Parts: sequence; structure tokens; C-alpha cells
Amino acid sequence: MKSLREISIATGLALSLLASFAATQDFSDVKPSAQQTAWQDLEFGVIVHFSTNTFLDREWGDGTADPSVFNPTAFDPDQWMKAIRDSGAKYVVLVAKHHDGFCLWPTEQTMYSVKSSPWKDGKGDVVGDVARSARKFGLKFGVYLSPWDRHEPKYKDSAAYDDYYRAELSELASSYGDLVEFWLDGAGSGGHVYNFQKIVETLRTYQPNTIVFADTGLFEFGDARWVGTESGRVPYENWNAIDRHGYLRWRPVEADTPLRNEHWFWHPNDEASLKSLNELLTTYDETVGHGAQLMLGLAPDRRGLLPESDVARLEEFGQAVRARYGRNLALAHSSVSSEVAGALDGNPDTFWTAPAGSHHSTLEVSFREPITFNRALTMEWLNNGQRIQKYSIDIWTGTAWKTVATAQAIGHKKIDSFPAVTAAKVRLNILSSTDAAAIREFQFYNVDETGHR
Ligand code: FUL
Repeated sequence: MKSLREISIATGLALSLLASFAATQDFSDVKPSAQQTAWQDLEFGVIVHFSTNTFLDREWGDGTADPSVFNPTAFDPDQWMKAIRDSGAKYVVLVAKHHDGFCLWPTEQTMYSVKSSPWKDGKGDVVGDVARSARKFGLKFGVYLSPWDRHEPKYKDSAAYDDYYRAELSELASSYGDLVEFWLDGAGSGGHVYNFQKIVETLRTYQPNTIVFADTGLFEFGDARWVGTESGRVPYENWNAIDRHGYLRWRPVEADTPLRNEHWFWHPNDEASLKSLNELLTTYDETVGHGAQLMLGLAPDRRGLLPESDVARLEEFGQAVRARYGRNLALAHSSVSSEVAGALDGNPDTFWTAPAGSHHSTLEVSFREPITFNRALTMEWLNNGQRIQKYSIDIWTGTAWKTVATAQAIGHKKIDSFPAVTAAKVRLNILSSTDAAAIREFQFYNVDETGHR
């Protein structure tokens, strides 16, 4: 049986076509909610998998694991959170129940939970501890509650299981504070009928502002959509508005990918699968740098700690991103009008707007001393929709404009890379926009690509 996500993987190509198809439509009226833009500003989150699978060397538990296997010896979410914060991530989604059905909080709905484990004599609550620790470290918190449940006998009866799932959901949604994101994942659920309408209504009762992540198969229930693969790449022009079933909606992309290749849960002797710093930096540029949300998968080990190698890699990653994008050369620009300054001040809350009603405009920046750069970072103000449909980045050679990058979508953030150039004048040439373009930031960086493993 194929899961909704598997079906989506199989139709990855169709999804990309769908995404580029949106570009040819007029989606200028489709606007995000305030919750969506606030979530898009977070840019980078992590998803944590830690359950009976961790202790049994499994990725997909079959629901038969004895709860006694869940017994971390040194559980310390503060250790995870420090590494997560240092990586630059802004939020943590915890898998509260994976497909095996084992619940990480002391639910009233089943005994198949931490209550029946030896950990803290059955009095522990992983969800509560992780939520508290995340907030202590300034991180937002969310959950993933797998609909597919391979343990719960009620799963065979759709209506009874809907009630069970909604009861679990109500506990999570009412006991652990604001949930920044709720993962609604269709994996393994092929053939099962859920009343997602009612499920999402239940969630919204307690969490009106949460962002529901759902693949395109659950389009009507989601606020954000799956990228279509777990590769950590957004391979197409990234439009926030897409069309499904004849409805154009704002559904920003989230790209989930694990820190260890193809493994969401921890496995013994698995160090070789840890992604290199270079791979992570490419992932960053091809997700965040393509206007999408990066969701990196982390897996605590049997101690209940993130492995030291993973901690070190997360810290290295955070440092490298800060080193790459910490020195914005645009800040040294010559004086400009206060309107243009909105796009050059390093503050994404201020923006420059092109002349009202324009479909073509330019944003020019001059420097007293020429700057050398190999990356341009552009952010669009999205509250009124994604307006830019084609643009180039040009440098002034002294006699003419020379294009160094050209593309279609900017969206939340676009990072363009090119061989280093030196110029005293640079422009963002908006070749086509559905309405006046609005630019939060236009930045330049000289990224040192050597020396990364
Ligand atoms: C998928 C699941 O099947 C994987 O096990 C993992 O949880 C991933 C993040 O989502 O759909």
C-alpha cells in the first residue's frame, strides 16, 4: 500500500511541473495569512525522532515493541536544545507518536506510552520536557502525531480511530502551550479513511495560529506544503501560491531532510551517514536560499542525548552559515533615499516599494569603493502576495550593465550564486512583476567556499 507521501514522491515530477505551472497563472491575488508569513520568517526548524525505534534499530516500528524497551539512561533535552539553537534553527517539532503508535506523553487514551515504560518509573513526559526545554532556549515548539498507527486496535475502524486520534490531539494541543507547527503526515495511510476536516477543526479549537504542514495530497487542510522529496533541495522555481483541485492557495514549501542520510531515527554504528558540513551548506542554499523552510531531522540516541558528532556538526553548521551570511556588504552603500534604504539596511521589517502599479522596476545601489561579491540575497515583502515573476542581478562595468544572475521567483528569500565580481554599482532589475515589487532586503556577500569538509 502506498502512503500519501510515497505517492507524492512517485509524482515528484508532476509536483515540480505543478509548481512551475503556477508561474504561468495569475496568482497575484493570493495572499498569505499573518501566521504564514511569521512562520516563513523562522526559515529553519528541526524535527526530532526519538521513540521505541531508537532502542530497536528501526525506522518504521510495526507496533509490537514492548514499552519496556523505552529507557533512556541520560535523557537531557537541554543538551539537544543548545545544539539546535547554535545551529541557527528557530523551532523544534517533536514526533509525539510515530507510526508504531507509542506515545511520548502520558496520554489517557492508551497504555502504549511512556507510562508503561521503565523510564522515570512510568512517570515521565517526553513531550512536556522537550516543550519546556525548547522554550527555555528561545525555540518555538510543535508536534507530529502520526495518523498511521500500527499498534492501536481501533485503527481498523475509521470512525473509532478518528475519535481516538482527536482525543490524543486534544491532549497535545491543550497541554503544551502554543504549537508553532503541526505535522499532518500521510505516510503509511494509503487506503485508510480519516475525517481530516474534523481532525483539523479539533486542532484549530486549541491552536488557531498553528501552521499545519501537509503534503499536497492533504492540500485543503494544510498551511504549508511538502517539497516532494526528502533530499533537502527545492529544485524548481519556488512559488508560494499553487493550484490544487482548481484552488489557488498560499502554501509555502517546507523541505524536510535528516541530518543522517536517510535515517530519521538513531541507529548504532551509523556515524558514516552523518551529513558533511558541505552537504548541509548546500542544503541551506537550496532550501532557505530558494525561499523554502528547512526542516532538519535530528535523532537522539539510546542515552536520550544527541550524539556528540551530531552536536559538533550542528554547531559547525550554525557557525558556517553565520560566517557566510554575517557580513552584508550592502550596508556600506552610498547614500540613498529613505525609501530605498528600507531594502539596504539589513532590517527585514523595512522594505522598498517600486512605483505604484509598476510591472518593471529597478533598485540601484552604489558604493564609494567597489565591492567584491559572489552571492546576492534578496527578500520579497510577501504580505501583499508574491509579485516578482522574473528578475536579474546586474553590475555596472563602467560602460554597461552586465547580468550576473537571472531567475524567476524571489519569494521569502533568494540566494543567487555566481563567480566573484567586483563593482561599484549593482542593481536588482525586476523584469516582470504582477504589481509593484516590494523588497525587504537586497544584500551582497563574498562567501569563502574553501576549507569546508
Ligand atoms: C515520513 C515518515 O514515514 C518517516 O518515518 C519520518 O517520520 C518522516 C519525517 O516522515 O513520512
